Amino acid sequence: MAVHSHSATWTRRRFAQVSSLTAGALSLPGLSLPAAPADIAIEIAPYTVEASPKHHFRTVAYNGQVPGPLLRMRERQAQTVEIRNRTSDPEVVHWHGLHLPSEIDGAVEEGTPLISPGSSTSYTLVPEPAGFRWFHTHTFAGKNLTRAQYGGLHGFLLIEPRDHPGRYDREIFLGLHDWGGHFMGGDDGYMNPVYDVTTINGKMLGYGDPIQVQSGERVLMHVLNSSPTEVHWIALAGHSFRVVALDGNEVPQPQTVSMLRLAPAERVSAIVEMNQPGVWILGEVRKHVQATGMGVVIEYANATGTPVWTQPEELVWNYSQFAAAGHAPSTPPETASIELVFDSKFQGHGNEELWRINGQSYPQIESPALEAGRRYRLVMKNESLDDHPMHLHRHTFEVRRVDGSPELRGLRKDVVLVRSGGTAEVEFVADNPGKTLFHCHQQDHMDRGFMMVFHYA
Ligand SMILES: [Cu+2]
Repeated sequence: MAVHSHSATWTRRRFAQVSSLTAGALSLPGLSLPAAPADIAIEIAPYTVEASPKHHFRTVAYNGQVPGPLLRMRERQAQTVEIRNRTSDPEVVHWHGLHLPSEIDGAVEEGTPLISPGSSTSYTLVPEPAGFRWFHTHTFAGKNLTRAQYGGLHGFLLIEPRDHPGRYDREIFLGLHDWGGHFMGGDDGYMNPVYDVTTINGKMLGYGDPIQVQSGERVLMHVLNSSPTEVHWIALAGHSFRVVALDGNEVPQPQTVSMLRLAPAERVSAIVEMNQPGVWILGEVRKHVQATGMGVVIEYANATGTPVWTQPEELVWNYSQFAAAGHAPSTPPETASIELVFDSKFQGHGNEELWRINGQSYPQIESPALEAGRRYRLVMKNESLDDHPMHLHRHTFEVRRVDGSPELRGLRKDVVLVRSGGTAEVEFVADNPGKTLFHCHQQDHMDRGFMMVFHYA
């Protein structure tokens, strides 16, 4: 009978909801039931990252590891989450790429409460959409290069689709990060972080375990750039990447490329055919960055020798190649356009600049109203000297135009890099009422006002 075939799933979901909402009501006289453990338990506590025996960074981490634990969830299957803060600073966990209510999305600017030192919070979240997501802190760092995103407080989240395509043999998760360093004034007078060490999954090249592969394997690599501020370029010597998803969303036109470019907070999922037995380096394409540690050894079974790197001659990447082919219809006439111009303004002393959207900086900035159900196009123009990875919370957008490109279709993302002097246009449907943060994902830029909050009318 149909009832029986669904009962297991139903019971599990029902249990998750009941245990989180009405645990107290379940206790019976004379029988004390222990509180049901949450599906996901996250503890934030002090931790030391050992990038190499000579490079230690005192920071905080999720569950005593950097990156934090890999979480796997089923699309739309409710999860109970418990987060304990064992640090001396308030914390908040942002679920990046998910469509959650503002109260648990994980941004104070949207109204998510901070978790004070020594306390904990619990809630139920319904994970969607399916794809490669992540979770990370969303606090202020200022000039402290051990805080917030500088401290590497992040983890991978894979939301499994209901029907798994499975065109690969196994998955590998790779997180790129930058550590240490100091702020340095450039020729333009801006203060930028300059890092001492770069890592993949918390280790410098040569100090982590090699990734063991078998000849003939198809490996799905999920790459996350969790860098607080830096764009990274990644190649695997001897191999190419078949890019199948950007920011966890399948692309209309998978492409085979020789390298990946990831702006802060971006993800690329790519299939690598392991068909060149040997010992290879997967690493940052730019030599001076790879020299600070960003790389990992890929080792075929029974292969030996010094890891091989081949230096690409130029940096190549563009979003457009992954969009749908053919003539794209122009944007529907009922789409409302919101123009956003980015620039910066010096405060006048101490070389402190404020980042601005339409001449305003958070929190002294207008909060545009969205009408539920309506389609919007954000027309972004970057008049500053930096590139900016722009992130929209709680919604997925479609990249419709980058710089002078034709109209694009089917490229669903949650971060888009808007180049210095360039433009980007993205569209989304206002389908998730609540305060919605829109900001540059570079920690130093968001700390200096590069944020705005949309609200629903
Ligand atoms: Cu920025």
